[in-house]
Amino acid sequence: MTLKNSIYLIILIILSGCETPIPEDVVSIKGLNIWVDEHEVTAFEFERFKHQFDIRIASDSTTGWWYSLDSLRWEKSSMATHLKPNSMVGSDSLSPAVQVSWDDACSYCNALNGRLPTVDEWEKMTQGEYIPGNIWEGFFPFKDEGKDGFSAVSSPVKSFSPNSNGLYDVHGNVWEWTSSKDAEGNFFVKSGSFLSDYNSGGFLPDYELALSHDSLRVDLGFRCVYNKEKH
Ligand SMILES: [Ca+2]
Ligand SMILES: [Ca+2]
Repeated sequence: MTLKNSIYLIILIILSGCETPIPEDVVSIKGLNIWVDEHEVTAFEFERFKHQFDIRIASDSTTGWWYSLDSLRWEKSSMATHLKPNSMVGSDSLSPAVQVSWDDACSYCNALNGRLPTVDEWEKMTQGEYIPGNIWEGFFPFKDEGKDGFSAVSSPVKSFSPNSNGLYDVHGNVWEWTSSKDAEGNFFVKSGSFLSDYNSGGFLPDYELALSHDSLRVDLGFRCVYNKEKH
């Protein structure tokens, strides 16, 4: 984000102050003084944010990563964006936004008077329960049997049943950034993704993975939380 756009964003937040309504499609979490996006931020929502603030995001200038079924390897692509996650096939409006860095995810949430959840909040949001979602059914990286209806691709948000808090895709579909760091300064991601298989168990509640703030991946997105006292 440029200095000019940063100033514009700060002015907007100051002007909006406590009067800014929270976005639609949020749920209240029992025992936590926050609202949470009920689904992963979509490609459409992220594109609208990008144009509204006229910002450059990391995927405009940095190489993203996507998993190639032809080579059975992670491949780099400077053409991969949230609208074309693997650089060739576009996403539809309800696809989760991916190829989004931690910094850009923070900018999005801050623009809506929100922030990324902490790991502690995530665990309370998901309550340690496992709700089946879009995962890799088979032995990664060879074959996703796709019994859940989606083989080696993300699914439109809300394609699976929500958890008891009303949150969708908290297990699988795409990994989601948190604001909590590990000892090396990387940020924990939660949820697992459509590339997580039973062998890795990445979609299970207690799985730990932390990534560099500038990571861009075809299976990594986010959702925001909002403090109730600010609204
Ligand atoms: Ca699947
Ligand atoms: Ca997810």
